[in-house]
Amino acid sequence: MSAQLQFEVEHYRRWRDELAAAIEDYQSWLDSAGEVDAQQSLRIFDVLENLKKDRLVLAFVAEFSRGKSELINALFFSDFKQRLLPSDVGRTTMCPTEIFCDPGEDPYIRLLPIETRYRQESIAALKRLPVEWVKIRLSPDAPDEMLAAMHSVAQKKRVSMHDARALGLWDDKDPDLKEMALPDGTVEIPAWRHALVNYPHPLLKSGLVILDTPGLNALGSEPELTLSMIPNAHAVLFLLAMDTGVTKSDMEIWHKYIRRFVPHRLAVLNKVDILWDDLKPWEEVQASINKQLDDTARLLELPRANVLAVSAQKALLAKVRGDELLLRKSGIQAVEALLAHSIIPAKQQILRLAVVREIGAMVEASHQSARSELAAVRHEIKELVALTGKNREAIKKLLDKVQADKMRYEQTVKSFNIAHGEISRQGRALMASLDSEKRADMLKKSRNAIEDCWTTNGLLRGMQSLFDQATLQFDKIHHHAGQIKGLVDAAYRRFHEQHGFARLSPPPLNLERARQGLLDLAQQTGEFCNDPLNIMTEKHFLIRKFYTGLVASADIVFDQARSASKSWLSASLAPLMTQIHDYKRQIERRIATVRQIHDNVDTLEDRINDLVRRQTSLLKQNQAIDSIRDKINQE
Ligand SMILES: Nc1nc2c(ncn2[C@@H]2O[C@H](COP(=O)(O)OP(=O)(O)OP(=O)(O)O)[C@@H](O)[C@H]2O)c(=O)[nH]1
Ligand SMILES: [Mg+2]
Repeated sequence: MSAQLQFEVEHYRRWRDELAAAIEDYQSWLDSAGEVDAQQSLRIFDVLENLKKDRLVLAFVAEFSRGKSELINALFFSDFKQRLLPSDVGRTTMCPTEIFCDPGEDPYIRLLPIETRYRQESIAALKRLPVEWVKIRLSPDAPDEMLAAMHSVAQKKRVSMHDARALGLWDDKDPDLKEMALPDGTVEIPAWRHALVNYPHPLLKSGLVILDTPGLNALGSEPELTLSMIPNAHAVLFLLAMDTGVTKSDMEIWHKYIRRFVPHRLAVLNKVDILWDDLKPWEEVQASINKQLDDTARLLELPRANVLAVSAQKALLAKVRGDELLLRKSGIQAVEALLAHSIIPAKQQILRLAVVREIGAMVEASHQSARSELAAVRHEIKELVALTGKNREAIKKLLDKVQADKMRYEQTVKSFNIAHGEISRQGRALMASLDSEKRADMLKKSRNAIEDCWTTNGLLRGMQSLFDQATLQFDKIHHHAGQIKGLVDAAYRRFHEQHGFARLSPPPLNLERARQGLLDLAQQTGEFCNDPLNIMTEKHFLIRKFYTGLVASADIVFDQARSASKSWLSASLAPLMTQIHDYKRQIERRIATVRQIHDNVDTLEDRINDLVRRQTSLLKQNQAIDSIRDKINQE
C-alpha cells in the first residue's frame, strides 16, 4: 500500500477528528454561555454524527475483465501477499462488493442471496435487516480460509430459465445475456446480489470504502447500483484495457452510468504490460502508451491528467515481491498519487462546506454575539467613566437615555414577531407540501394506475407523466422556498437598516442539488422509456425496475429537499433571534447598572470595576470562539 495514499487518508481522518473536536468545544462554549437552545443542540449533534459516519467511497466501474478487481488488489491489498479479490478471465466478480472497515465488529463477509430480488425492498433497506444476509467470519490470519470466503463474490448458480426470468436476470432478446444460457436449458446467474466485506485495513479504518462492481453491462439489472451507489460514490475509477482497446460497450457504460453522474472521474488504461517489449527501446513503448492515453482522454472528454496507464497485474506482483523497478514500471504510483492529491483534498472540501452549511451561520452568530457583547461592555465603561465627578442630574439624563433605548428595542421586537409569524406560517405550508406520507400515498395510486395499463406504450407514457408531475411539483416547492427566503432576507435587512444591528447573513437555503438530481432522473426516465430492451421487458418486471430504481431515487431527492428545508426553516432566523436576545440582555443590564448608580453615586467605582472584570472574561471568550471559527473555515 502506498505510503503517500496512507498519509493523505490519515491526514484527512485527523483533520476530520480535529474538526469534530472543535465543534464539541463550540458546543461546550454555548452550554457555558447559557446560549444554547434545543434546535441548535440538535443541529450540532447531527453534524457530529455525520462527521463520525463520514465515508469516502471509491467505486471501480467497467465492462467485465478490464481488471477492476486486480487493480483493487494491487492498490489496497498487496499486504495480503495474495490475490484477495478473485480476478480471472471472463466474468469473475458476480455481485457488487463493498469493502470497508467497521472496527466495532469482527471481520466478516455478508452475502445477500439473489432470491431477495423477488421482494420489493431495496438493498439499502435490506442492509438494515441482518437476518436476510449470510454471514461468513473472516480470519485475516488464515489466508486459505480468507480466499475461500472471498471467492463467494464470484459464485454462480444454475436455475431454470423460468426462474431467471422471474428474477429479472434473463431476457430472451438480450444478446448480452446469451453466454449465461447453458446447453441443458438452464441459466447461470449470480448466487449473491450484494456483498459487504468488513476487513481490518488502515485505509479502510480511516473511512475509505471501496466498491468493486461486476462487469457493468450485466449490471443494468440492479438499478440501485447504477442509480444510487455509483452516482453517490465520491470518485469513480473507470477501467479500460489495452488488449481490447476502447470498445463500444465501454463507451456505453461511460456515457450511461458515469460521465454525467459522478463528480470525480479517473480513467485507467489497464494491462499496459501487453505493450512492454524488451526488444524495443522503453521510450518507444512509452510514446505508444502516451498516444493511447491522449486518444482515451479525447474519447472520454476527460482532462489528460485524469487518464493514467497501469499494469494492475504487474503492480500486484511487484508489491508482493518487493520489486521496486517493476513497481515503478507498472504505473500504479501515479494512480496512488492522483487519488492522494486530488480526490482526497476535494472530498475534504466537500465535507467542510457541508459543516459550514449546517452550523456556519450559527458559529458566525456566536462570533458576532461575543463581539457585540464586548463592544457593549466597552461602551458602558466609557459611559460610566464619563460620569465620574458628575452630579445626579447627569446620571438622571443617562438613565432616561437608556430607557429610551429600551423603548426602541421593544418596537424592534414587535416588528420581528410579525415577520416571524408570517415566516413560520409559510414554512408550515412548505413542509406540508413535502410531506412523505402524502407522497407515499400518491406513489401508491400512480403505481396502481400504471399497473392497470394495457399496453407497454401506455405504461411508458404513465411513467413519463409521473416524472413530469414530480418535476412540476418540485418547481412549485422551489419557488415557494424562494419566496420564504425573500421574507427572511428582508427581516435581516430591516434590522440592519432600521435598528442598527450588525450585518448578518441568514443561513443559505440550497435546493439546487436536489433539483439537479431530479432533472437528471427525469432525463434518465426518458432514456429508460426509450430503451428498446425495456420496451420488450415483461410488464411486471418493467414496473418493478422503474419503481425500485428511478422512482425510489426520486423519492430520495424529495426527502433530501424535505430535510434541507426543515433544517433551514428552523435555523433561518436563529442568528437574528440571537442578536435580539443579546440586545435585550445588554440593555437590561445597562438599566440596572445606571439605576444603581442613580440611587447611590458611591457605587460608581464598584460598577466600573465589575465591568472591567467582565471585559477581561469576554476577551477570552472572543479568542476561544475565533479559534473555533478558524478551524471550521480553514481551507
Ligand atoms: N496482462 C495483464 N492482465 C491483467 C491485468 N490486470 C488484470 N489482468 C487479467 O485480466 C483478467 C480480468 O481481471 P479481473 O480483475 O477479474 O477483471 P474485472 O474487471 O474485475 O472483471 P469482472 O470481475 O469480470 O467484472 C484476469 O485474468 C487478470 O489476470 C494487467 O495489468 N495485465
Ligand atoms: Mg472483478
